Amino acid sequence: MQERLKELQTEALEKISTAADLKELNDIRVSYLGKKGPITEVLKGMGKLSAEERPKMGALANEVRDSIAAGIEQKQKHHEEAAVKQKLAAEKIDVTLPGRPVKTGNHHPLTRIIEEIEDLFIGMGYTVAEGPEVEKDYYNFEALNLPKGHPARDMQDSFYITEEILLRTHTSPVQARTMEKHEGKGPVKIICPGKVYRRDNDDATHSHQFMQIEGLVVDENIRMTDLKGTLEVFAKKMFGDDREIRLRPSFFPFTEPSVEMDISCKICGGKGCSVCKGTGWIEILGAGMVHPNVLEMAGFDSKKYTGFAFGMGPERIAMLKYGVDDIRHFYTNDVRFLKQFSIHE
Ligand code: FA5
Repeated sequence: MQERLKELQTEALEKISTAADLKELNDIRVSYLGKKGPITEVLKGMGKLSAEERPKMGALANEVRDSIAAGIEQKQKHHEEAAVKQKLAAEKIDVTLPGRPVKTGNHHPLTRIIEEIEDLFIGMGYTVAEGPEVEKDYYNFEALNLPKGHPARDMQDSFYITEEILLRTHTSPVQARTMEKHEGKGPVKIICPGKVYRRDNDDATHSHQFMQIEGLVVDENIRMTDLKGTLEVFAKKMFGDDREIRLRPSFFPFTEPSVEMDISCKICGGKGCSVCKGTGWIEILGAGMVHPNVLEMAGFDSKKYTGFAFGMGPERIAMLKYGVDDIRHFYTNDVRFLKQFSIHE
């Protein structure tokens, strides 16, 4: 019996040493240490042994069992470590490889111009206001001294949704809305950037959808010279001291007196080209002193308060600043055009 146990021990340890994987080890465990295994089988014959030999044989059987179990455990550890090493090797990352370049986007040139203009006016104490693009006829026209049937409504061909609702044709309705919110109390000092829509035919300087930035100042003692000074500061900061500016008398029903401001054309240097339609000048904004009727309709006492307002076209400003010869470039989104304004390359 002793010999048989020793034999089984040698046989099992040999098998353990050559076991190729965890499954094979488990099979060895079941076959040698299981209830139906050869060791249990040998031990069944213990009854035939003398009382003296029995505990010795029992101790030997335990020793054999323990050595086989320890052998399996050791080999199992070895296989597990090898498996981890193999996995780590397979998943190894070469941290020295260069990363994939990330393509960075860019602000659209119009966004850049609008942010630049906003910063300039915020620096002069203005706040930024907003209003709806789908607007009531009342705010787009009536509150701006343009009652129904007024001939000057034709100056801004409109997209109507219903008889009372339209796509705003300018950002001036934000003037009326803001003044109304102030309930007759000044000062008001806002700029309002946003999209506007007109039934204009698209050409080099006209688009049916374009941007405007409205400005409005209402307070006691606001004069035409304040407007002129503000526009001059704006034009010099935006275009540089070398560009020429001119104010022309004009007409808007919501301002009196009214002016339009032109800047000398950058494309032709003032000689005349297709962009400036041969005049050497490009109109960039309309402005004037807020009409007393507009102040009164919005709840301001026109004897106490005066104000100025202006409305400019950022596309025209961007064209002049960057020398762009067609407004449609801003809306066709040709990446070759847009890339020229990249600050990353
Ligand atoms: C107005 O829209 C007035 N609301 C501006 C104003 C505000 C005057 C406050 C007085 C007081 P006008 O239609 O001229 O005015 O347009 C203003 C500017 O928008 C123009 O100077 C021009 O720069 C730009 N603009 C007008 N029509 C178009 C168009 N179809 N495409 C691109 N830009 C345009």
